[in-house]
This record gives sequence, C-alpha cells and structure tokens, in this order.
Amino acid sequence: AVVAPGAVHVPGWLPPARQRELVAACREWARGPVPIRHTVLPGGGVMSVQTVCVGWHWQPYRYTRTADDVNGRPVAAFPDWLAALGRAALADAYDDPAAGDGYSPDTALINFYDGDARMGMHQDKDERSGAPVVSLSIGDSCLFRFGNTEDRGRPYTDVELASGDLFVFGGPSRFAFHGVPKVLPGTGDPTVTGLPGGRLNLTLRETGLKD
Ligand code: MD3
Ligand code: FE
Repeated sequence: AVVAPGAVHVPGWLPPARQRELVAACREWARGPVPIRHTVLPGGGVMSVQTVCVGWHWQPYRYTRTADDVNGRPVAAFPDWLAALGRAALADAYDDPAAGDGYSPDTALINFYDGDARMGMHQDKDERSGAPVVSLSIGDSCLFRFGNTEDRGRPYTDVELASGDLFVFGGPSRFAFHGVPKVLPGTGDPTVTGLPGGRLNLTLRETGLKD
C-alpha cells in the first residue's frame, strides 16, 4: 500500500524463516561488541526503546564508527547479506526490479521495544544521503504514525505494523516526521519469530559518510 509518495507498506514481506534469521542476528548484535542499550539524549532524557547499531553507531545526533557513548568499541560490520536484503526490499516495494540498483546501506539501527516502549515523533536527519530508509518489523505489532514534513502534528496517518512487514521511505517521504505511539503486546507469535515478546525494528540506511 502506498501511504504517501515514496512511502510504501508491504505487509508480510519477510517469510517466517527470514524473521527467525533476523532475530538470531539481532540477538548476536545485541550482545556485542557494543551491547544494546537505552540511548541517552543530550538533554539527559533516556529513550524507552533499546538500540544497537551495525556499520555506523548512531548517537544523538551523529554517526560514529566507535560507540563513544557506550563502551568505546567499534560497532559490528555491516554484512553484505543485509545490503542485498535492502535492495530486494526496494525492488519489491517499488515494484521495479531496478529500484534497488545502487542502493548500498551502510548502517542499520536495530530497535527493541518492550510493551511500554514508545518513540516520539521525529525526523531522521543525521544522514547525508537522500537514499530511502528500509524498515523491517518483527514480533509484536505496533501503531506506527507517519506524519508530514512540516511538524510533529497533523496531518498524519496511523498504520499498524505487524511481524514481517516491510516499510520503505523514499523520495518526498524520506524526511517526514514519524513515531511509534504504542506497541500491542501479545500480538507476535514466538513460535514463528523466536522472539519471546516485544518488537524488533531494523532500519537500513545510507549515511552518506565515508570511512
Ligand atoms: C520515515 N524507528 O529508528 S521505523 C528510527 O519502528 C525509527 O523503530 C521506528 O523511527 C521503529 O528512526 C520507525 C520506520 C521509519 C524509520 C525511519 C524513517 C520511518 C521513517 C526515516 C524517514 C522517514
Ligand atoms: Fe526514525
């Protein structure tokens, strides 16, 4: 479903086996080299979501190679198979076999939401690239709020994101406000995902940075 120009929701894009593989990979990344943690914002606030990064480390509001705000270690490398998954996602979402050509995401932010976690309305502006963001959801469903490019308020569209769903944000939607006002606990199927509870979201991005 096209939610806005460049914003495409593909329910159930990840087959169960792929969901389990991604959960297993995220479980490893969550252990290290930089452990998953609640990001601390410059003003002292602590995010309710837990995040671990691959390729580049996001700290509000910049990307670094080492996790200076956690344990100082370099983050895990961005694997080729994850970039290939991102290219396949673009081809399918935009229904164009060439849509993924030249897409080379170099960072993934992996967010874990327990039943009480939320993400307020924000824009993702720390990348120096207008390339699309690829979002993959696994586990419990959530309410996802997709807004406008002007401010945090209306108009916005609420979409339920379930396990296996793909969402691509490109073109004019790349810099839209968005957030996760709530998770719907108990909606995921642990026998499918291998995730006992909570919600995982992976976003693949091009930072536009060079080593
Ligand atoms: C629209 N994550 O990590 S994914 C984030 O579900 C983030 O964890 C949410 O917002 C989550 O920054 C939403 C959907 C998403 C991600 C990035 C976007 C939508 C986007 C960037 C630009 C526009
Ligand atoms: Fe975001």
